[in-house]
Amino acid sequence: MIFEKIHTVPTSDEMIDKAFRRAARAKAGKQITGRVSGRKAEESMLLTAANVLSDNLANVVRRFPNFDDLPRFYYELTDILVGVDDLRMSLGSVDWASGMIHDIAREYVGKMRKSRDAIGIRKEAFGRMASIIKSINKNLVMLNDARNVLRKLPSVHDEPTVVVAGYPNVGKSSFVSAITGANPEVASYPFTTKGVTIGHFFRDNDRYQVLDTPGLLDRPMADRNDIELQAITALKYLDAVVLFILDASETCGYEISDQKRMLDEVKEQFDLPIIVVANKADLPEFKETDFVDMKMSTSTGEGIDPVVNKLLDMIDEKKKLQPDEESPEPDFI
Ligand SMILES: Nc1nc2c(ncn2[C@@H]2O[C@H](COP(=O)(O)OP(=O)(O)OP(=O)(O)O)[C@@H](O)[C@H]2O)c(=O)[nH]1
Ligand SMILES: [Mg+2]
Repeated sequence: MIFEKIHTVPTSDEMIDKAFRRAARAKAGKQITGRVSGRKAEESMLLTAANVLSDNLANVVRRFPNFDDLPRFYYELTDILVGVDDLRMSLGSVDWASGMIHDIAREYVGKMRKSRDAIGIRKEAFGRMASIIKSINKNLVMLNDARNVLRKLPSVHDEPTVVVAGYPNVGKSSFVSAITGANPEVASYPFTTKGVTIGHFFRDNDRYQVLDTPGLLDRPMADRNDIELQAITALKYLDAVVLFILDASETCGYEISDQKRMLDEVKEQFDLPIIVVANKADLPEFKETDFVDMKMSTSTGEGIDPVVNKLLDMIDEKKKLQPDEESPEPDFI
């Protein structure tokens, strides 16, 4: 998973508790040896707390990906799901707090050295550190919520992809299994209850990805809410071609005219190469239709190979049109 590295983000209270507990242990350690003054023990307590806090804060920031380096598809999904601007702002606050903790530690170690009341100074420093950390609690909570959403995103690779679209029951999954062999991975996708199916196949040592998104591209656009529409739009940032499967036998329960209407919407929605393939050619109910490019039967296997070849041609053709595909320059920076 692309966002797997992001750990749970602690709340302010959890962070403060941990830091102050460690600090107390550090002080106890110093006192046991009995060789250090009370001031040294307080100083060690102060520095330990500051280090634990600034390390924790820095780790929070470090484990989030650099959004400018994300593939555009994930950047869009992140923006739809949690908001890239909000994320940047929260990470900025955490970074700011880390710097503040550092400054406070320096300032108060200096004060301690000039004072007879080391305990009082240390307590004051702890108070200031705690209030800095508390002031960013809403940011920490936001980051943890974002983390819980983002880590569920499937790992869709930045590689040549076939996106399979079509009404329910037309044979999308049958096609994906037929060409990818073994059981494809089914990953959750925050926008649909059905998740996405991600399969892979090889041709001439090149790997291709096949994506079935049941629940996303299987219904008229008018039935969608804004979030679903955006999730659909994000698919266009994949390096993909679209295979639209039509059930020309209508045994899926949807008339050809309805399926045609959705095809027109998909064409409108994506600026991606698309082929229309009529499936279930083995059935007596199969009807010849004028707007399809090819036909096949995922049951008998007839026609599948030519469809795959055609898809690979489309991918090659697309590559030729975008010669800098190897290192795409994201235009969102
Ligand atoms: N006769 C015949 N049946 C097929 C063919 N392809 C798929 N089916 C059948 O159609 C039904 C639906 O196939 P799926 O591959 O699950 O269809 P789907 O588009 O993935 O459906 P959803 O996941 O619900 O959107 C199954 O019962 C398949 O066995 C075909 O070429 N010929
Ligand atoms: Mg399916």
